[in-house]
Amino acid sequence: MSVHSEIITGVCRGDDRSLAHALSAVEDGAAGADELVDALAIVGRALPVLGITGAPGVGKSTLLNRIVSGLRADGKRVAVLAVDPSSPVTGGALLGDRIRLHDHAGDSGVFIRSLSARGHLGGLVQSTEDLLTVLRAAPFDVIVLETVGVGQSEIEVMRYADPVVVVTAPGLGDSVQAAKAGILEIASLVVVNKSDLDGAERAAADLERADLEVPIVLTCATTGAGIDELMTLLRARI
Ligand SMILES: Nc1nc2c(ncn2[C@@H]2O[C@H](COP(=O)(O)OP(=O)(O)OP(=O)(O)O)[C@@H](O)[C@H]2O)c(=O)[nH]1
Ligand SMILES: [Mg+2]
Repeated sequence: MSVHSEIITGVCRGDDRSLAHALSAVEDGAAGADELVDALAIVGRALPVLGITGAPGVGKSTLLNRIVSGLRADGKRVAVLAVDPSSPVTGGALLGDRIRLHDHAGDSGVFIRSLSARGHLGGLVQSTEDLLTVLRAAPFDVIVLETVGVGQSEIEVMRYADPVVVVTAPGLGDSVQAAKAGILEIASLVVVNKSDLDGAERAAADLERADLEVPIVLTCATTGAGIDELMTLLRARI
Protein backbone atom coordinates (compact mmCIF):
# COMPACT_ATOMS: atom_id res chain seq x y z
CA MET A 1 0.00 0.00 0.00
CA SER A 2 1.39 3.43 -0.84
CA VAL A 3 1.89 6.01 1.90
CA HIS A 4 -0.90 8.02 0.33
CA SER A 5 -3.47 5.28 0.39
CA GLU A 6 -2.71 4.56 4.06
CA ILE A 7 -3.15 8.24 4.90
CA ILE A 8 -6.34 8.45 2.84
CA THR A 9 -7.80 5.41 4.57
CA GLY A 10 -6.82 6.86 7.95
CA VAL A 11 -8.32 10.27 7.19
CA CYS A 12 -11.58 8.66 6.04
CA ARG A 13 -11.73 6.72 9.33
CA GLY A 14 -11.08 9.91 11.28
CA ASP A 15 -7.78 8.65 12.66
CA ASP A 16 -6.13 11.60 14.45
CA ARG A 17 -2.59 10.78 13.38
CA SER A 18 -3.51 10.42 9.72
CA LEU A 19 -5.44 13.67 9.87
CA ALA A 20 -2.52 15.46 11.52
CA HIS A 21 -0.16 14.02 8.91
CA ALA A 22 -2.33 15.09 5.98
CA LEU A 23 -2.92 18.58 7.40
CA SER A 24 0.82 19.07 8.03
CA ALA A 25 1.63 17.94 4.50
CA VAL A 26 -0.77 20.55 3.14
CA GLU A 27 0.38 23.25 5.53
CA ASP A 28 4.06 22.65 4.72
CA GLY A 29 3.45 22.27 0.99
CA ALA A 30 5.15 18.86 1.19
CA ALA A 31 5.93 16.87 -1.94
CA GLY A 32 2.80 15.00 -3.00
CA ALA A 33 0.46 17.20 -0.97
CA ASP A 34 -1.45 18.31 -4.07
CA GLU A 35 -2.08 14.70 -5.13
CA LEU A 36 -3.21 13.86 -1.61
CA VAL A 37 -5.65 16.78 -1.61
CA ASP A 38 -6.95 15.76 -5.07
CA ALA A 39 -7.57 12.21 -3.86
CA LEU A 40 -9.30 13.37 -0.66
CA ALA A 41 -11.45 15.78 -2.67
CA ILE A 42 -12.96 12.79 -4.47
CA VAL A 43 -13.98 10.99 -1.28
CA GLY A 44 -14.97 14.11 0.66
CA ARG A 45 -18.47 15.48 0.97
CA ALA A 46 -20.10 18.80 1.61
CA LEU A 47 -19.96 19.80 5.27
CA PRO A 48 -21.18 22.93 6.99
CA VAL A 49 -18.32 25.28 7.85
CA LEU A 50 -19.10 27.60 10.74
CA GLY A 51 -16.84 30.67 10.72
CA ILE A 52 -15.94 32.67 13.82
CA THR A 53 -13.99 35.87 13.41
CA GLY A 54 -13.37 39.12 15.23
CA ALA A 55 -10.66 41.33 16.65
CA PRO A 56 -8.01 39.95 19.03
CA GLY A 57 -9.27 39.32 22.56
CA VAL A 58 -13.01 39.72 21.98
CA GLY A 59 -13.58 36.18 23.30
CA LYS A 60 -13.75 34.12 20.09
CA SER A 61 -12.03 31.09 21.57
CA THR A 62 -14.04 31.16 24.80
CA LEU A 63 -17.19 31.40 22.70
CA LEU A 64 -15.96 28.62 20.43
CA ASN A 65 -15.55 26.40 23.46
CA ARG A 66 -19.23 26.98 24.31
CA ILE A 67 -20.36 26.42 20.72
CA VAL A 68 -18.41 23.16 20.49
CA SER A 69 -20.10 22.00 23.71
CA GLY A 70 -23.48 22.81 22.17
CA LEU A 71 -22.66 20.94 18.97
CA ARG A 72 -21.39 17.94 20.96
CA ALA A 73 -24.64 17.95 22.97
CA ASP A 74 -26.41 17.65 19.60
CA GLY A 75 -24.25 14.58 18.88
CA LYS A 76 -22.21 16.27 16.17
CA ARG A 77 -18.56 15.42 15.53
CA VAL A 78 -16.62 18.66 15.27
CA ALA A 79 -13.35 19.64 13.58
CA VAL A 80 -11.89 23.00 14.60
CA LEU A 81 -9.41 24.85 12.41
CA ALA A 82 -7.97 27.98 14.00
CA VAL A 83 -6.08 30.26 11.65
CA ASP A 84 -3.95 33.07 13.02
CA PRO A 85 -2.22 34.83 10.18
CA SER A 86 -1.97 38.12 12.02
CA SER A 87 0.76 37.13 14.42
CA PRO A 88 3.21 34.78 12.74
CA VAL A 89 5.67 35.54 15.54
CA THR A 90 3.57 33.66 18.08
CA GLY A 91 4.11 30.41 16.18
CA GLY A 92 2.58 27.06 16.95
CA ALA A 93 2.76 26.31 20.67
CA LEU A 94 1.45 29.62 21.86
CA LEU A 95 -1.26 29.53 19.25
CA GLY A 96 -2.36 26.15 20.60
CA ASP A 97 -2.65 27.64 24.08
CA ARG A 98 -4.82 30.39 22.78
CA ILE A 99 -7.49 28.05 21.49
CA ARG A 100 -8.80 27.43 25.02
CA LEU A 101 -10.60 24.24 24.14
CA HIS A 102 -9.33 22.34 27.13
CA ASP A 103 -12.89 21.29 27.98
CA HIS A 104 -12.80 19.04 24.93
CA ALA A 105 -9.40 17.46 25.45
CA GLY A 106 -9.83 13.69 25.30
CA ASP A 107 -13.19 13.88 23.50
CA SER A 108 -12.76 11.75 20.37
CA GLY A 109 -15.63 13.66 18.73
CA VAL A 110 -13.59 16.87 18.66
CA PHE A 111 -10.51 17.39 16.51
CA ILE A 112 -8.56 20.64 16.89
CA ARG A 113 -5.89 22.02 14.66
CA SER A 114 -4.25 25.42 14.82
CA LEU A 115 -2.61 26.82 11.77
CA SER A 116 0.03 29.47 11.80
CA ALA A 117 0.31 31.05 8.40
CA ARG A 118 3.94 31.80 9.25
CA GLY A 119 3.83 35.05 7.40
CA HIS A 120 2.80 33.47 4.09
CA LEU A 121 -0.29 35.59 3.86
CA GLY A 122 -0.54 35.17 0.11
CA GLY A 123 -1.03 31.41 0.42
CA LEU A 124 -3.45 31.52 3.31
CA VAL A 125 -6.64 31.32 1.32
CA GLN A 126 -5.44 28.43 -0.87
CA SER A 127 -4.07 26.43 2.05
CA THR A 128 -7.30 26.94 4.00
CA GLU A 129 -9.28 25.54 1.11
CA ASP A 130 -7.00 22.49 0.95
CA LEU A 131 -7.14 21.96 4.72
CA LEU A 132 -10.94 22.04 4.53
CA THR A 133 -10.77 19.45 1.75
CA VAL A 134 -8.82 17.14 4.08
CA LEU A 135 -11.33 17.62 6.91
CA ARG A 136 -14.30 17.02 4.58
CA ALA A 137 -12.98 13.53 3.84
CA ALA A 138 -13.06 12.65 7.55
CA PRO A 139 -16.19 11.64 9.47
CA PHE A 140 -17.08 15.04 10.93
CA ASP A 141 -20.51 16.66 10.91
CA VAL A 142 -19.35 20.25 11.09
CA ILE A 143 -16.12 22.21 10.68
CA VAL A 144 -15.50 25.34 12.74
CA LEU A 145 -13.07 27.87 11.31
CA GLU A 146 -11.68 30.59 13.62
CA THR A 147 -9.68 33.55 12.36
CA VAL A 148 -8.55 36.81 13.89
CA GLY A 149 -10.46 39.22 11.75
CA VAL A 150 -8.05 41.97 11.01
CA GLY A 151 -7.40 41.99 7.31
CA GLN A 152 -8.53 41.25 3.81
CA SER A 153 -7.09 37.73 3.75
CA GLU A 154 -9.20 36.74 6.78
CA ILE A 155 -12.26 38.09 5.04
CA GLU A 156 -11.32 35.93 2.03
CA VAL A 157 -10.85 32.88 4.27
CA MET A 158 -14.30 33.46 5.76
CA ARG A 159 -15.82 33.15 2.31
CA TYR A 160 -15.43 29.39 2.79
CA ALA A 161 -17.65 29.53 5.85
CA ASP A 162 -21.42 29.76 6.16
CA PRO A 163 -22.69 30.84 8.60
CA VAL A 164 -20.09 33.38 9.75
CA VAL A 165 -20.25 34.72 13.29
CA VAL A 166 -18.52 38.09 13.69
CA VAL A 167 -17.67 38.66 17.34
CA THR A 168 -17.19 42.04 18.90
CA ALA A 169 -16.96 43.27 22.49
CA PRO A 170 -17.30 46.57 24.33
CA GLY A 171 -14.22 48.66 24.88
CA LEU A 172 -12.82 48.14 21.42
CA GLY A 173 -13.76 51.53 20.11
CA ASP A 174 -16.80 52.18 18.00
CA SER A 175 -18.66 49.00 17.02
CA VAL A 176 -20.39 50.79 14.20
CA GLN A 177 -16.97 51.76 12.92
CA ALA A 178 -16.11 48.06 12.92
CA ALA A 179 -19.25 47.42 10.92
CA LYS A 180 -18.10 49.91 8.33
CA ALA A 181 -14.58 48.51 8.29
CA GLY A 182 -15.65 45.66 6.06
CA ILE A 183 -15.45 42.63 8.32
CA LEU A 184 -19.19 42.71 8.82
CA GLU A 185 -19.79 42.37 5.10
CA ILE A 186 -19.31 38.63 5.61
CA ALA A 187 -21.36 38.29 8.83
CA SER A 188 -24.39 36.01 9.04
CA LEU A 189 -24.79 37.10 12.61
CA VAL A 190 -23.02 39.42 15.00
CA VAL A 191 -22.22 38.53 18.59
CA VAL A 192 -21.55 41.27 21.10
CA ASN A 193 -19.61 39.27 23.68
CA LYS A 194 -18.64 40.32 27.23
CA SER A 195 -22.21 41.34 27.97
CA ASP A 196 -21.13 41.49 31.62
CA LEU A 197 -19.02 44.58 30.86
CA ASP A 198 -20.12 48.19 30.68
CA GLY A 199 -20.95 49.33 27.19
CA ALA A 200 -22.07 45.95 25.81
CA GLU A 201 -25.73 46.92 25.54
CA ARG A 202 -24.83 50.24 24.00
CA ALA A 203 -22.59 48.50 21.44
CA ALA A 204 -25.46 46.15 20.57
CA ALA A 205 -27.83 49.11 20.22
CA ASP A 206 -25.33 50.92 17.97
CA LEU A 207 -25.12 47.85 15.76
CA GLU A 208 -28.92 47.53 15.65
CA ARG A 209 -29.09 51.12 14.42
CA ALA A 210 -26.56 50.37 11.66
CA ASP A 211 -29.21 48.25 9.88
CA LEU A 212 -26.91 45.30 9.23
CA GLU A 213 -29.87 43.03 8.46
CA VAL A 214 -28.35 40.18 10.48
CA PRO A 215 -29.26 39.00 13.99
CA ILE A 216 -27.31 40.61 16.84
CA VAL A 217 -26.84 38.49 19.94
CA LEU A 218 -25.43 39.54 23.32
CA THR A 219 -23.38 36.84 25.03
CA CYS A 220 -21.13 36.36 27.99
CA ALA A 221 -18.88 33.50 26.94
CA THR A 222 -17.39 33.14 30.41
CA THR A 223 -20.76 32.51 32.14
CA GLY A 224 -22.68 31.12 29.16
CA ALA A 225 -25.34 33.84 29.14
CA GLY A 226 -26.89 34.22 25.68
CA ILE A 227 -25.33 31.02 24.36
CA ASP A 228 -28.70 29.24 24.10
CA GLU A 229 -30.02 31.98 21.85
CA LEU A 230 -26.84 31.86 19.75
CA MET A 231 -27.05 28.06 19.45
CA THR A 232 -30.69 28.27 18.34
CA LEU A 233 -29.71 30.65 15.54
CA LEU A 234 -26.73 28.50 14.55
CA ARG A 235 -28.67 25.21 14.59
CA ALA A 236 -31.06 26.65 12.02
CA ARG A 237 -28.09 27.09 9.69
CA ILE A 238 -25.85 24.04 10.16
N1 LIG B 1 -15.58 39.69 31.07
C1 LIG B 1 -15.57 38.79 30.08
N2 LIG B 1 -14.40 38.28 29.66
C2 LIG B 1 -14.42 37.38 28.66
C3 LIG B 1 -15.63 36.96 28.05
N3 LIG B 1 -15.32 36.06 27.07
C4 LIG B 1 -13.99 35.94 27.07
N4 LIG B 1 -13.43 36.72 28.02
C5 LIG B 1 -12.01 36.87 28.37
O1 LIG B 1 -11.36 37.62 27.36
C6 LIG B 1 -10.03 37.15 27.19
C7 LIG B 1 -9.81 36.76 25.72
O2 LIG B 1 -10.64 35.64 25.43
P1 LIG B 1 -10.34 34.69 24.19
O3 LIG B 1 -11.45 33.72 24.12
O4 LIG B 1 -8.96 34.17 24.23
O5 LIG B 1 -10.43 35.75 23.01
P2 LIG B 1 -10.02 35.57 21.48
O6 LIG B 1 -10.90 36.48 20.73
O7 LIG B 1 -10.03 34.13 21.09
O8 LIG B 1 -8.55 36.10 21.50
P3 LIG B 1 -7.41 35.92 20.38
O9 LIG B 1 -7.43 34.48 19.92
O10 LIG B 1 -6.17 36.29 21.10
O11 LIG B 1 -7.76 36.88 19.28
C8 LIG B 1 -9.85 35.98 28.14
O12 LIG B 1 -9.25 36.45 29.31
C9 LIG B 1 -11.28 35.55 28.41
O13 LIG B 1 -11.43 34.92 29.66
C10 LIG B 1 -16.86 37.51 28.53
O14 LIG B 1 -17.97 37.21 28.06
N5 LIG B 1 -16.77 38.43 29.54
MG1 LIG C 1 -8.59 32.90 20.13
